[in-house]
Amino acid sequence: MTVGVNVSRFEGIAMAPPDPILGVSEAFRADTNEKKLNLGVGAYRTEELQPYVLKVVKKAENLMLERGENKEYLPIEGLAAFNKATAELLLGADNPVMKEGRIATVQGLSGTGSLRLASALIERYFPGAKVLISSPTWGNHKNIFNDARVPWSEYRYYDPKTVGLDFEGMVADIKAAPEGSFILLHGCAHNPTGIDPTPEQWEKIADVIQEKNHIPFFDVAYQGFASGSLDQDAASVRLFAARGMEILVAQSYSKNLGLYAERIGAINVVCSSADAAARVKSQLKRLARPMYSNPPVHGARIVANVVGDPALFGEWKAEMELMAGRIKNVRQKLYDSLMAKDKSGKDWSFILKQIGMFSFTGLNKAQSENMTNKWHVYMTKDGRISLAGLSLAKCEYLADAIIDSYHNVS
Ligand code: KET
Repeated sequence: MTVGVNVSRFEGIAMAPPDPILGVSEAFRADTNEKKLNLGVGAYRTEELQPYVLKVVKKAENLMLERGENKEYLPIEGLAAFNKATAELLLGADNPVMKEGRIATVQGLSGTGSLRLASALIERYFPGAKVLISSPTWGNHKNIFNDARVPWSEYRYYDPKTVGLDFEGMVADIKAAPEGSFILLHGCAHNPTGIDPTPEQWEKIADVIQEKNHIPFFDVAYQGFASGSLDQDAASVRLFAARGMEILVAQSYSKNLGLYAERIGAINVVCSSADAAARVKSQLKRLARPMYSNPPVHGARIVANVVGDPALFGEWKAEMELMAGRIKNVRQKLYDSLMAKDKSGKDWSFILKQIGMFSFTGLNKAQSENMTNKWHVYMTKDGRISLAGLSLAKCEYLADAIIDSYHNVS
């Protein structure tokens, strides 16, 4: 016997809009034009525009198979060897924070899941506290804080006039925030702008945050991808830690180890005492248990093997330099192509000043839509392009598309 339902009980649920970043990949897959180019999501491709599994990851996976490791549940806080490795990678193994046991590290569902867990901690233990995010920022930050019911507002970051950092505006807005706010900072390779503060500016940012008793909250999704060096890219976080500040840091291994689909990352809370860190960790576990119970093991073992083995660690660094280097090469070629082809005299040198996976082109929504509709170049509507999805062979085509969109669409 079947019971017919004439009117769906889900009638009141409206269609959700596509995700501004991951929705771009869906649209790309549906396009049959052979010229199509996916510069939407920040995912590394080879010069042949194919996804890339790092050699060092394959080696680590082979090791795991040989050892015949089991599939038992991990503890709620994740794999101990991973948690140790990830905190050391962030702060440096000899950092006093580690020796003093002042850090609570919990394995998370990559960067996003780690940010979400930290948001739940803020919502529960700092009710009413505000998170300040940069304008602009990675699109998902707002969703994460909205869903966690954590109030947020923006601080000035990008200055379209200089296509650079609005440092004065940034500092003024952080200063003006209610005392004890959480200040979300991109550890390196700011997404989407590709513009980072200088070391001197980081010092000043730390000064105001300390003055106002704010809590810095770092999102580190690109360690190694900005400069090619893991240590250099962690300098901002280490500068704050060296001042004895309490900090939150979400980490992701999606980009730097190419483990996108393994969902491996961590949330770290640096506290002023080992005792506080132990209590914070216990509460992070308590928040994680009803959300997803415990994290997946595969990516955690890969990271623990790679970071924990000096030979594999060395190989990883070399491969990362290779990836970062390929992006720098297409960045240069794109700039050269734009300068050679664009006779208007426009200065495109901002592209060379930006760092990391992305370039923030300055194209507006209509111009970005022209890139996709006319040229089959898929990108986010804020004008961001992922250079990790570009090849040297496609730079001239992309330059043509950008010049047409910039000059012929208002
Ligand atoms: N933080 C930032 C700044 C970031 O760009 C991403 C991903 C993440 C966190 C989360 O990544 P995860 O895979 O959860 O560790 N950004 C790319 C992919 C995405 O939007 O999910 C992107 O901007 O294209």
